[in-house]
Amino acid sequence: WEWQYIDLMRRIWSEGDERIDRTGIGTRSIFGTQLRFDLAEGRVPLLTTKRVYWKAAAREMLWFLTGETNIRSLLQQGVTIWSDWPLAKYRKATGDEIAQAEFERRIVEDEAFAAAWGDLGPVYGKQWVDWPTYEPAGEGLYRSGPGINQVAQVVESLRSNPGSRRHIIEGWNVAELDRMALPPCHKTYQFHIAGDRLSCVLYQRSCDVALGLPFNLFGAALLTRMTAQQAGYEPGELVWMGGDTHLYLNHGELIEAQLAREPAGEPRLAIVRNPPTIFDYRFEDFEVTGYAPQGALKAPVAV
Ligand code: THF
Repeated sequence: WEWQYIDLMRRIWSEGDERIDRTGIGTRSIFGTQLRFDLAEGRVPLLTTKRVYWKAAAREMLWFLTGETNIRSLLQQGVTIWSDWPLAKYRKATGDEIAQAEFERRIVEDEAFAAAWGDLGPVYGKQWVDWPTYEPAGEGLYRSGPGINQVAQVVESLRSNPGSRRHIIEGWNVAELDRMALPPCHKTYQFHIAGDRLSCVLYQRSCDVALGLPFNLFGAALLTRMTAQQAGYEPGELVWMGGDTHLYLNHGELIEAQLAREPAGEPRLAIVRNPPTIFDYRFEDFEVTGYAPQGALKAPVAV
């Protein structure tokens, strides 16, 4: 399958429309893309043409499922992939050019500092498990109602109504986008059952192919595997669909190096425990075997 990723990368780099993006770095971009992976027999979309820190992607996915939106618990686990956005906000607001490591240390050690500066707003986790509702309270007034746990509802609907076309987890809460540090990129997950297999379509509106996509694919595969286990099905396919699918212009070295490599090996993902609910998975429940990637390829993330 990995050739699909490599071919996508090559096509964007050679044919993509070059433009200046929101971050000011510039991208080459194509619009409307698709990748498909078979998840049967433990297969997992984990790149072998560079080292992917799947452990960080797994911890990120578990963090979404907790409903948390503060980077503190990620940092407590050594995951730094979300630090750049709160850090940029802090530097801009205070004029303090604090180093990233120092900022991260303060978030971990100082709870009040974390509360003030570590929160990303109502991003993925919040919308997934506590989507806000409101109910009429007379005279054109509204009060907030109970939050909706979309993840729990999808697991339930997969069990009770497998043929439904509404097994959806949605991150794009239009009313709250302006309070998010970053509007969701992997915004819609839809599940589907055919026979004894559960498949997932992920729609990603904006995709950083070199840095983000390897994480997003592993995370989506993990979510699909957990969902299948909880609903009582075998894993089927992961279908990934991209809107603006791009490569940053400052990722050229990584891209040229990766395009010169060939996929080798078939890593597997096992889930070694069947917890009572989808919210009870722990990092130790996941085992990746047969992962012997080619060397890491580093590039700066666009903020
Ligand atoms: N913004 C941009 N520009 N790209 C993204 O991939 C992205 N995300 C999340 C939110 N905004 C984004 C953040 N996820 C890395 C990986 C995932 C991220 C952010 C950064 C990253 O730097 N990966 C490096 C180092 C990994 C590590 O040290 O743990 C890598 O080599 O893979 C996409 O969801």
